[in-house]
Amino acid sequence: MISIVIPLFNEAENARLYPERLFPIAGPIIEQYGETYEYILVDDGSRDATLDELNKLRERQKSVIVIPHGINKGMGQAVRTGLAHASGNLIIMMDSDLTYRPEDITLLMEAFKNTDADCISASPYKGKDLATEISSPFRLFISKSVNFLYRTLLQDDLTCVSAIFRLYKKKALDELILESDNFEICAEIIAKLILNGKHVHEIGVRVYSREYGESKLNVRKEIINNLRILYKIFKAKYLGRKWQ
Ligand SMILES: Nc1nc2c(ncn2[C@@H]2O[C@H](COP(=O)(O)OP(=O)(O)OP(=O)(O)O)[C@@H](O)[C@H]2O)c(=O)[nH]1
Ligand SMILES: [Mg+2]
Repeated sequence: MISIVIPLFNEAENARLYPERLFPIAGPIIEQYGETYEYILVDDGSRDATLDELNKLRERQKSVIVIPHGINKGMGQAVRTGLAHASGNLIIMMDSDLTYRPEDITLLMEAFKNTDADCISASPYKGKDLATEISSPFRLFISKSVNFLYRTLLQDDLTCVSAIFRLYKKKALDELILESDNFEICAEIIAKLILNGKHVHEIGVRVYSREYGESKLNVRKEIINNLRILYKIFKAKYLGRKWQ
């Protein structure tokens, strides 16, 4: 079984689109590979109508499981909650705002079939013109710089550590003790997989700009949180400190 895990915070307009733009696409792709699936939708204390929308989705679609956090705990905690409730042996993690297109689950599945990697990770920087819709040049610059630091420290050729859009073997994740509360969870997961000697395979996937809702990214907070993860990688890789 494949668990599709999606963290949501104030994404009512996007959740409303799932019956049209997510469910008819993701499910059939997964079935083509002979797998069953479930959607684990984690509402992280949204202050808009996200939870109501998710409850409506659950009524229409048996494969939907809704997990409400009650209060806003952060994207990292929502991811951890989603993983704790996932029954699949494979996990597909997605952004709730459909900025990575459900159609591209095919790319994750195909790469997994060909490599049997522990993680297939999407990157808009691996390939030409995949990141053209990332709106601000400032954000692109920061993102590329942070990714450069990760690449250097991890001595790996990954071009993007921050994408949510990935496929994981659940048993590889189960070996990790995840601690991030916010967006840096994506970098934490991939760094820990690499430090544990797991096989991470990156593929180029186009990212689109958000059509509905607002960005929750706080660039300053992001930089600080990523520097903290980079420091932990440094200690683990070069000073032999345990970081699981
Ligand atoms: N559970 C939870 N999810 C969050 C939180 N903040 C953001 N998210 C989700 O994390 C994903 C990424 O957040 P976005 O705001 O889209 O950040 P981004 O992709 O960097 O920015 P844009 O797509 O350009 O707006 C989305 O699925 C959000 O709903 C949060 O506090 N809790
Ligand atoms: Mg987004």
